[in-house]
Amino acid sequence: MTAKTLFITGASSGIGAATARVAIAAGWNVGLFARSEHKLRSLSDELGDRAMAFKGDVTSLDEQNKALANLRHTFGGVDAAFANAGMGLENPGTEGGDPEEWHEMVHVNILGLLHTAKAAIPHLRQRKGHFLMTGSAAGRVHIPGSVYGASKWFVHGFGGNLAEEMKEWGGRCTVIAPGMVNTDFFDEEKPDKLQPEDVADAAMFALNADPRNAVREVFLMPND
Ligand code: NJP
Repeated sequence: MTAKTLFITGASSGIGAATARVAIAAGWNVGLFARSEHKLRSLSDELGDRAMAFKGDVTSLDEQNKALANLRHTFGGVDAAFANAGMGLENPGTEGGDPEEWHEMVHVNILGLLHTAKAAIPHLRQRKGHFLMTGSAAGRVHIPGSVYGASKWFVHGFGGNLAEEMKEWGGRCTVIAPGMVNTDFFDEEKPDKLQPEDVADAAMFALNADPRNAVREVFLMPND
């Protein structure tokens, strides 16, 4: 059987890099998209010929269109896309928040996700493919004043709507919603929390489900 191909944004570290490793081990081809060229190169060297690195910013629709076209040209098609790139805020809350930071975060967490979907759907439609996005435990509960959490509420709302749209042609859409994960998202190590591999496994669970089974959300929490 021909290997399937997965496009991952935010692939230079954390959840995205872990998903790339797990997907390669499961026989997929992967397209790695992020801004840090050095980290992407080192990961694609580690993963071998079935990985391609694309330096780009999720706020650019054009850069994602080009990466996806390149991926399809090399591997023959794109079966799945994981919109995982995202950022948090240094200044929490609304009263204490920094509008400049909100501006950047909304561009990455909301518009970046929309651009990934806009760029990927035409490819996925050809293969009755699968779109995944990284939501959050913070997108399922109310956290006092959290603007980051609200950006993840958008992910969950949009994920359900996109699932309904993709269903019209047999596509599937999944929101992966983790609690705290031990990644570069935080300045200090979180050994007792979820590890990025746990979240990668959740993504693979949704991708590997029988086509009759649209896994709409996987919600995972650290058990500490
Ligand atoms: O963090 P990290 P995670 N254009 O910092 C990329 C969500 N989440 O794996 O561009 C393109 O290791 C950045 O790459 P680079 C979180 O909201 C986390 O934890 O090279 N890429 C890097 O690869 C996010 O949506 C937790 O700097 C951009 C990646 O994003 C997702 O998980 C809990 C970019 C961030 O990797 C992955 O974060 C939760 C841009 N403009 C949800 N800006 C948690 N860690 O606890 C950033 O519920 N990236």
